[in-house]
Amino acid sequence: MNTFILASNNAGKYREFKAILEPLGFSLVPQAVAGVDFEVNETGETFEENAWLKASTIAAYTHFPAIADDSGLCVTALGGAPGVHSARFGGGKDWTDEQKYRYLLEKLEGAEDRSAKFVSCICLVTPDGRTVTARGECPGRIAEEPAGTGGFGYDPVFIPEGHDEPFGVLGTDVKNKISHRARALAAFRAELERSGLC
Ligand code: ITT
Repeated sequence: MNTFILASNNAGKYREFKAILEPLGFSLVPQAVAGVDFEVNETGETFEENAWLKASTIAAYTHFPAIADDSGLCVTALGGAPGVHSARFGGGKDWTDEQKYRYLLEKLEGAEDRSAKFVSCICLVTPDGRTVTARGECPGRIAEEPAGTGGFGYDPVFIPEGHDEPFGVLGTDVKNKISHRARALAAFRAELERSGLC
């Protein structure tokens, strides 16, 4: 089982999944290419629940193994928000990434504690309902100002631990080694081997 449908409409996630999984011998088909013309309702309260909802819905619809990533940014001074609501932070899904990260910067004006972490939960579901899940986290802090154009989402304002610049400046090669998604995919690969599914 080396081909998965990627249960996502997020082009940034697709690029990162492809860059990390293809060299390992996996191929990915975006859900839109597989004929999925709807969005799965993310009604779960945790990253794990939402990743399973997306993967299981797409596996049932396409009859292919589907892999999903539910992810988000958890900011300490905001009590862990936006968390599972990161894609809908502020004005919702109609807002651009820039509007969302500028809203976050406004909310953190004057905050002393700017610590935060990115979380990614990955879930593979087969058409007969078997699942493999993994989680990865990337600790860091929120910058005072946005910088860079790399990546997507909150990357221009997230400075990973051990660095002085945000993912937006550090670029894809660095991000794909240390990000929440890279860590979740490394754990996922180990789980997949243990599961005997691959
Ligand atoms: P799919 O559900 O179709 O995969 P989505 O963008 O709605 O796409 P999520 O529900 O998992 O995905 O929301 C994750 C949001 O968290 C995403 O839209 C970004 O705003 C943010 N995010 C997640 N990973 C990120 C990363 O690596 N860099 C920057 N922002 C990220």
